[in-house]
Amino acid sequence: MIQIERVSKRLNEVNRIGFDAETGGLNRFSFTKEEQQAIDLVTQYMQQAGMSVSIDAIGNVIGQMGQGEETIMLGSHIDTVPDGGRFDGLLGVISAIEVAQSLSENQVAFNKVLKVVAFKDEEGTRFGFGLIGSKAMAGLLTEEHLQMTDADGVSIAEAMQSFDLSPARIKEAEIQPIAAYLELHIEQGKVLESAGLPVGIVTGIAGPLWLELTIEGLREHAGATPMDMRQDALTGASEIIVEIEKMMQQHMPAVATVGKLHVEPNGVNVIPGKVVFTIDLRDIDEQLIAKYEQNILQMAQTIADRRQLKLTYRELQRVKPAQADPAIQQCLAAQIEKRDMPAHYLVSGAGHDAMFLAQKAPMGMLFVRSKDGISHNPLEYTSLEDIEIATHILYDTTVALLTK
Ligand code: HGY
Ligand code: MN
Ligand code: MN
Repeated sequence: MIQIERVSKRLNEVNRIGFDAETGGLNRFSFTKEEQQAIDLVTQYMQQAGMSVSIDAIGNVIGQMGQGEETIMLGSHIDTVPDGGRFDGLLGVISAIEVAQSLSENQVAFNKVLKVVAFKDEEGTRFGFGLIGSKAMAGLLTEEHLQMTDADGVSIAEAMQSFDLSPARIKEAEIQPIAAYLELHIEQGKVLESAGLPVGIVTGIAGPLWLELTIEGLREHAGATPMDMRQDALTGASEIIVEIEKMMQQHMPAVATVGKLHVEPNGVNVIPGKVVFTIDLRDIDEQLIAKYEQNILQMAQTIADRRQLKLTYRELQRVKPAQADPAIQQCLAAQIEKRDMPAHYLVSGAGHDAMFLAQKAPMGMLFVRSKDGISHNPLEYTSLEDIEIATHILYDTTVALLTK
């Protein structure tokens, strides 16, 4: 019913864009020429699938086919983390287009609208917070968000304008509630591999809270300043960062990660005067996230006070955890069990566009196995055999949703 060779060919074609031969990683960031090249290819594929294609006010790429009162939406993203993998996001878009094209080729009749979306900037690599396209579709992106800037000081608003998108019109990207949203994504963890299963059903998605902490001390001479007379921003930040790890090891399965750190002036013989670093804090329970956030900030303030350092912080993003719709979970389970496989349920630690679409539709996610659970890494891998199984299940579930 689906053509796995076509899926493989399209994955390889798009993954030639932004490919770094040195690292083996992919670099496709929002509002760049690499992303535009990928958008051009995805647009072609959607058209080949028999879809009409439009770009909404924030830059989401939307393929559409069928008529009717209700809309079923499939989607994911085509942007990457720095030196990212070949499957994160892109697999969900290519497999969704394959479902649409197979429905056309198999002449499946349905009286609903089917949409396939490649969401803008899910990863947040360039501007410091992500899920921009799905946030806009949920009606939660504001013009204030568009003032966030990249490392070169370019704001989202300016980047939009360079791609003929008007920041003043982002509210037009909001959609009315739809009948269902379904996303296929690599698991990015080790659960399915440990269970020896190719696919799993997502029950809920942990919500990421991203904070940026700034520690300011006193920039001084590395040679002339005694060890007991320093206000060293980097050793202060380091103590806080190690303490975050210790604290959150007591609260698993919650997770906290310091992924970005900037030191000023970053000189061998200068005591760092300023350090800026990010915290990515996640749990499936919103109250627990707020509690851990308070605990971390209190600890950081205590350490900063003791070291005569100044602590300031800002929130980069706070996304509600999302629950998957039970009926869609059941529908996925039926298609999986039809293939004599057990329905395996799991929570997603990774964030997805589905979190925001859950505010506009009953949401479902299908995970496909990640080799060694590796992701956000050039070594990210999912076998074509698993992709074929997952795409068939996505197809069957979509048919069930379109024809019920
Ligand atoms: O950060 C995430 O969980 C996703 O990869 N954007
Ligand atoms: Mn990702
Ligand atoms: Mn992703």
